[in-house]
Amino acid sequence: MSSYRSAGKTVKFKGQEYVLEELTENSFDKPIDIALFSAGGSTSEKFAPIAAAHGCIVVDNSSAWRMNPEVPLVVPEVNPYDIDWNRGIIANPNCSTIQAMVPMKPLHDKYGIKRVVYSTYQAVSGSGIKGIKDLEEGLKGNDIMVAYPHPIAGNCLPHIDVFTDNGYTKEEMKMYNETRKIMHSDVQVSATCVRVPALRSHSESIWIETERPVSVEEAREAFANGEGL
Ligand code: L14
Repeated sequence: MSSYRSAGKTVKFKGQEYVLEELTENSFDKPIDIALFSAGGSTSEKFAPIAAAHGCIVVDNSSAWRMNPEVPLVVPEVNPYDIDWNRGIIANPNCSTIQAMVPMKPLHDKYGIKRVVYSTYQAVSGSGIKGIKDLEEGLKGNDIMVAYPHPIAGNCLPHIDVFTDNGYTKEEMKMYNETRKIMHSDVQVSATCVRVPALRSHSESIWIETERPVSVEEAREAFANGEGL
């Protein structure tokens, strides 16, 4: 299903063409087992409860439901057991949190993580087509600023999403809150999220402090046995 704008267009999946239907309040009248939502917060806020009320399980990629106490926030390799208490909506974390949790899990299980400092290097694809355009045009010397408050070509911008009252950006606070929810722990977290002039693929560095001492060899061994690594 799609927005009004894309309705009628076709998409190919496993060699078959499908016509996009506009998402409406009646879309879930027919039986649908699982719906993957990735259309932004306001669409999820409105339509996920409608889908859930019709017995459909929603896996939501937006930030709308992640911190709702009635919604599990799940990374399959890390806390699959949280799926059990879902009431129709299951959230997945922010792109920078999700990829951090997978290597942190085996270290946490064995050595106990008590503090995390994240530094992210986030590609323009995270801002959608507007971000990609800003970079591509900027590389041609045309510094348009549609997606960002400054030219992204040749610059690193420590400003993703909006600034919050405490001085951290919303993106940084997502990493703080989501990490603690997924780990079921009051681990100390600080994040610095930076937009970099790369087209695709978010990267990050993760500095952690553990409860128990861990050597480089032991950390490597934990990673080697980690789920999904
Ligand atoms: O919270 O790189 O899902 O701008 C989606 C866009 C996270 C940041 C989310 C980006 C956001 C991402």
